[in-house]
Amino acid sequence: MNAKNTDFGTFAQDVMLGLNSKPKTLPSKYFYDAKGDKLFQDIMALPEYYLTRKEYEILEGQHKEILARILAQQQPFNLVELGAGDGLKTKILLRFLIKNKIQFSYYPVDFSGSVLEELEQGLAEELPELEVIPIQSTYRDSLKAQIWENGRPNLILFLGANLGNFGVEEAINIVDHLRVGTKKGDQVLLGFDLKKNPQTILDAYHDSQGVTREFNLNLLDRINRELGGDFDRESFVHWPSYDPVSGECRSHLVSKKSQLVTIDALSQTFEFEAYECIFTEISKKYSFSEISALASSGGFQVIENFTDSEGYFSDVLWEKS
Ligand code: AVI
Repeated sequence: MNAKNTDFGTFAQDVMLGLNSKPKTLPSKYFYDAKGDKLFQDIMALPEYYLTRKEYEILEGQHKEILARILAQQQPFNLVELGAGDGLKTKILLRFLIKNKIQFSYYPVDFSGSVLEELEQGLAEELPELEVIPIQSTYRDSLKAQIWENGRPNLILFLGANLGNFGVEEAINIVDHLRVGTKKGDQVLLGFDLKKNPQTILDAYHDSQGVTREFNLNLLDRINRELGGDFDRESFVHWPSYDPVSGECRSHLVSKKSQLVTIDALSQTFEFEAYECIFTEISKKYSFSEISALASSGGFQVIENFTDSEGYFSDVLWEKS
């Protein structure tokens, strides 16, 4: 994930809307300011947070098989990455393609201009032969605009379990944007965190060092910093819960007492009852049948599930029928 250049008005509006909702909510996209980005880097290195390591293992061990189908077309193609971030995992694919002198162009899409600049600079140093065309945009807008479309086959990467941070309806909507943004024969590689022992999942969002707690509380700090809020972070508890039926891991901030919180930029005071919750994030875990249903909803066929040795995570290759 990566820092979003948040528009002050949009942030204020979303906070206003979320804290006036019942139950109260705050959108998880606001986790990612400079401090949140750093905390997320720390999360990825936590022993309990298996997701990043598992996906790395898949790409490291199976990148040839993942790329075999697009390479079998024996023509130049476009590699598009939605939510490129630091490109750490993607570099496994990029290095392999460059080493094997494959003709392709890389289109990293990210909302943050600074993230794209850093990525472009890093790639220019490490892989100077690589053609990089950065796109500063949201997932959905980039799929509407499809500036990469030039008749070549496209392989679209949507890695890192990012789709899991959307609720069911929204995930279907994003897959629908993928449908509109691709042509027959185009491929999509999506990262899904799989349903597994509920305790393993819960531990990943309730780590023993309290980094995920800090990440969640940073939302309140950010409101204090940017919107003149007076949240007392110590009076909120970080509380993730996992429902093995829906596969939804949901994070909350629970108010330990009845309290008032004023946000200057909104000219509003919000009332919290004791133990009232703010819902902050969904991280959905999928079964293979749910993944297949999602693929079908967008007119995609599942080509192969590339899974790590423990069956924790899967990068799933879809093709547009
Ligand atoms: C970015 N995203 C896939 C992470 C996840 O696992 O849902 C964000 C995260 N939230 C808490 N820990 C990590």
